[in-house]
Amino acid sequence: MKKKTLPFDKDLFKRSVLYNVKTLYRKTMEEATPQEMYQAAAYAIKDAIVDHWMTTQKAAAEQDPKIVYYMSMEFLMGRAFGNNIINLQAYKAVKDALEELDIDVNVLEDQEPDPALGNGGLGRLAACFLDSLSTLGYMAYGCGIRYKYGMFRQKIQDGYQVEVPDAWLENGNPFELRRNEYAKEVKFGGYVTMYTDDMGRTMFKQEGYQVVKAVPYDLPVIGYGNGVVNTLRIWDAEPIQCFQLDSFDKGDYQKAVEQENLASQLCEVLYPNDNHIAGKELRLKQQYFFISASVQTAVQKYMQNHDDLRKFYEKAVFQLNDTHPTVAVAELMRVLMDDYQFSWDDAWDVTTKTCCYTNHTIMAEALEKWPVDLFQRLLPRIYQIVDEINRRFVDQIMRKYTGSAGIDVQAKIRSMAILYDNQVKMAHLAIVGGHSVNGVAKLHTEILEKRELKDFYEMMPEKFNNKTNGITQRRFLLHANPLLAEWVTNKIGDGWITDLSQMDKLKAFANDKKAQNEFMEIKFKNKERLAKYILEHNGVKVDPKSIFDVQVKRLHEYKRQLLNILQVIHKYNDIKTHPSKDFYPKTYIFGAKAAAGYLTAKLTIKLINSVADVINNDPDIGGKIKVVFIEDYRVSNAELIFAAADVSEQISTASKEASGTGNMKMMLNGAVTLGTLDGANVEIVNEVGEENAFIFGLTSQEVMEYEKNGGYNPMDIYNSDPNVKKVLDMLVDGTFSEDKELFRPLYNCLLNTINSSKADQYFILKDFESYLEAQKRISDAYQDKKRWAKMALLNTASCGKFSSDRTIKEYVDEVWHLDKVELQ
Ligand code: NBY
Repeated sequence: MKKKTLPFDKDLFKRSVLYNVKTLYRKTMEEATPQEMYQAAAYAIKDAIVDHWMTTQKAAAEQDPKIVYYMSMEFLMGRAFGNNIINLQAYKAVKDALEELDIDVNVLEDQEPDPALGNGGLGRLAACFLDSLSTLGYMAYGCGIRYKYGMFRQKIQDGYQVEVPDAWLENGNPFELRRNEYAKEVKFGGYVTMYTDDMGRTMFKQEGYQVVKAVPYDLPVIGYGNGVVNTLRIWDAEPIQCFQLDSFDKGDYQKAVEQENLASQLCEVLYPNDNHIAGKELRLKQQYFFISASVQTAVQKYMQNHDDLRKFYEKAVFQLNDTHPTVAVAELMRVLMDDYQFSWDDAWDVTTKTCCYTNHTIMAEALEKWPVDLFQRLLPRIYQIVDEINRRFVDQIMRKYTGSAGIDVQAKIRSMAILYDNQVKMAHLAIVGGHSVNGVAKLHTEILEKRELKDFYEMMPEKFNNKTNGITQRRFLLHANPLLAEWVTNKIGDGWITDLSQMDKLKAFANDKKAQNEFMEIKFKNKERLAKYILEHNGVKVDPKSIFDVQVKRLHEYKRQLLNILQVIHKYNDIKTHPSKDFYPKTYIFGAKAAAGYLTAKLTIKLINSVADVINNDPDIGGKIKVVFIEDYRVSNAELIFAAADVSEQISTASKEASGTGNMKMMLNGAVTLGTLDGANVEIVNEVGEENAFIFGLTSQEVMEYEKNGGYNPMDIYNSDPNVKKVLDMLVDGTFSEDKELFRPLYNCLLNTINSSKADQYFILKDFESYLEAQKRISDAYQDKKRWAKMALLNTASCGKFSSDRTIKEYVDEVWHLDKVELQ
């Protein structure tokens, strides 16, 4: 599509801000609070967006391109204001206009709460994908849930994580539109009856159900500089009718109250687990709620301008973001058969050609399984359909394998059936009910094919494909790091904003001393910016000249924050015992939320904070190392953190991290990866070269080999490596807590003396020495200023592959086959 600069009327914007302050709050600018000014400015921006939004939708209605419905329980959008004006190419105009009104654009941006409708990588990926879809000019709907409370806000009290509700909608959301006219009904419970229709066909109907009204709220997703505006449609639940007491008999009254309760609970809160299933009934209700509403919408939209629903898949594709939206398979079958009288075979043909599934994890505890009785009680008609899908699939397995030499048909059924052991296996439903299954990095897809989903891969290899994740450079460089963005543009032009592969041109400057100095000078300024944030938020003074070594991501045992903090403890010991040895100062920066019920993760947070307390206040250390735990890690402070990172810690146990995307965001901003050969790290090292990254630890092959053989015995390492012994003993000798037993559970995770096969499941001690050695290589490399500058610069220069624009292009070319919409 042609790139065009959008006209942005600065004077109109200014007048609109003043007008909004007056009409929204009955105030003048002098009287308005910063929050009120933010709202006024955001509404003024929305005015500008709406014109583009309408133009896009009109063009789409005329051109009738195929649409992708990206179905996801999570969209971790982050703040919209700054990103919207960047993508409107109006950042400077807005900044200037606000200045003329005596308002600082940064202060204004800080008034916006982070819409945190996601946990971590999976939710943020969905947000990056929407940004890329609009920027590339494809028609897309994000389909999700409008949680009243998003990801909890994290407070650190006495070193412990405390969860505080995130009332992000408290002041309203100026960018959203409530679309009551598109409301849908969603039915739960009851029972299924059979009847014969006029044409003598056997039909099914759900009766005696509870019903809630699904009301969509639309949020604009603006493409960069092309005028395309797509829609993130998130659903809220409302009771279906205001009941009047006198018109209800006792049963109706009960039901009305129940329906109202259901509606008020449904969208109350996001489950704060990542890579772990809570298995709660309400969660399944949430899933069916937003899926039913979204599927009904997609079918109705299609039927507005087409008459043959058997060709639905030519105009619509459903991408299921992990298994959470997988009931879409059965819901589409239901709508086609029950509402449009399709035969089973016709409905199945359309459904499998419409649905695609992305897998984001191989962690066993993250595989979604629902108890049959719960599933059946909540979704009786959907269960019937799943049962029939399963029956036919098991039949297919038997037909394929019965009589094949050396194949145990029962074992195949055990490993692939959708219904087994009284459970509904959502991943199996997603694989069978769609035509594409993808992993999110090369290694991850390989592990799916060779191990986790081996039987499926053997039976239907054509469905499997890889789509290595990516990130949007618009948010994570252009917005997050304006200094570096400007520098890059000065060097190679601004083409990188929509074509990140152009970063390659920066390689010409890798040995250029002036460029190196400029690059590191910018990094230094970003470190100062973060140091200021840390001082304001943590009360800790950190030295921007020290190495900023950063690990920010969800807290999970497999991500091994514990390995990192144990290494810090070792370093602390080392400095204490060799006070005159030369140490290059380092600041270890952590940021992580733990799922509210995940005790080991929460205790790890406490340990990091306790270690920080001891080290930061030890006069012997004299500031050589500092440890900082940044409270409430989220998209908005991530932007500051990535820009300031020297070292990007990506140290998951090899084979466990499906891809990672923080690794890409830090690479983009010129941080050097310290990591295992896991997830997308493998591809990062491939792009930047081994000499420009610090790799350590077991390979995924080695880890899987150990796992096959029942693990290893960490006691051997404890007994033979005095460094390890000392560090572990300090967890339980009172160094970091008056209560010596406080950290015992962490100690026991590493050295389970009762059951050694359960000890150190994430190979922390096994990788410890190799990790220390990699840390040492980093300190040495950093002291060679030229070498480091070259490495850092080459990381930015080599990140072209990791744009979500590239990922989306691959989905479009290989899976979705969308057409671009052309704006006049
Ligand atoms: O998805 C992450 C992966 O861990 C990471 O490696 C990958 O880069 C990223 C994008 O593909 N997975 C993730 O973030 N998962 C979740 O947040 C999540 C949330 C909820 C549930 C499961 C996983 N759940 O079942 O409730």
